[in-house]
Amino acid sequence: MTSLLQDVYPSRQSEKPILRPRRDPVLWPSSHPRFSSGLSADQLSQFESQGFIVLPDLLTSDDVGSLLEEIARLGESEDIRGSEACIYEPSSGTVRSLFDIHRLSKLFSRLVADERIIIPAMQILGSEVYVHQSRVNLKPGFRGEQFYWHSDFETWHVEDGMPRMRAVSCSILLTENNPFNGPLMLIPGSHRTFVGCVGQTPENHYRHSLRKQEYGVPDDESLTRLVQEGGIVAPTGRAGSVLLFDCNTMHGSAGNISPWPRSNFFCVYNSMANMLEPPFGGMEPRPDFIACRQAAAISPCKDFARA
Ligand code: 6CS
Ligand code: FE
Repeated sequence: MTSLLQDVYPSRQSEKPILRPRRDPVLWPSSHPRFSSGLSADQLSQFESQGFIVLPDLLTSDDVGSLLEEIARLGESEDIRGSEACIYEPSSGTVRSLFDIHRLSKLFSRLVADERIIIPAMQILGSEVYVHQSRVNLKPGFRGEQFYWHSDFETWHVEDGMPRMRAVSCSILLTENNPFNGPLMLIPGSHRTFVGCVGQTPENHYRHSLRKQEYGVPDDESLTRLVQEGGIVAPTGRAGSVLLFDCNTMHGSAGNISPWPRSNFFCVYNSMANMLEPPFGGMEPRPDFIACRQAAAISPCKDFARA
């Protein structure tokens, strides 16, 4: 079943890549007091022009310590290690990602409601929000493999039916991200161009793409053009820092051949006004652990670790 909505961001439908201008605002301004606080005017303007913003040292080292302990506790569960939500690295078999962690853990369910991160998301999206997807990407020392360049929105539009660009990713650094352990790289300004990719989406694509994405990735020429316009930035920072990036900002990260893990938690906030439709690629919807289809607006809470 495909969406009845007009597909304004077609992808994986033609033999040649097609670059189109973004058809949605980056910021969704609202006069409602609930959606008009969090980031300063300068921070909002940087997010709008670059497609991302770094909030250094937003969480404390105690906050991060409690999150890492929780991840270690979850990792001891055979049920979790054997579930589809636990993704393993293709070559080493170490854990690559754990999805749906905000529904596996009370602590993470409180984290995604913590006002320090959800309020800026509500301000950017100008609405109530819910969690489309959460995950921890562990990227362990020596064994953490790459995440090739991609736009999250391209996948969420084609494979999950996300209609418009009204979602924001919040990445919380759980370990230091330094130049040597595979920090996230982003192309500033790339969020303003939608790269329609080539190729036909394979059946149950997520079973492969979450380990190594090969479809829905931009071609060399389109990437080169985006980099010529915007360059590449690899924000580094201490554990507890937060990176907010637009759903369409082109990003990726190299493999980690350093001894230091580069573990980040990701929470994707989608606007309640942008609920998932049937996938625009016409395939079956992806499972709920990757793309939540029972959306309920989240109310912000105070300090997650002490709630
Ligand atoms: O397919 C997805 O939803 C996941 N894939 C990548 C490479 N980034 C976003 C998300 O984790
Ligand atoms: Fe991504």
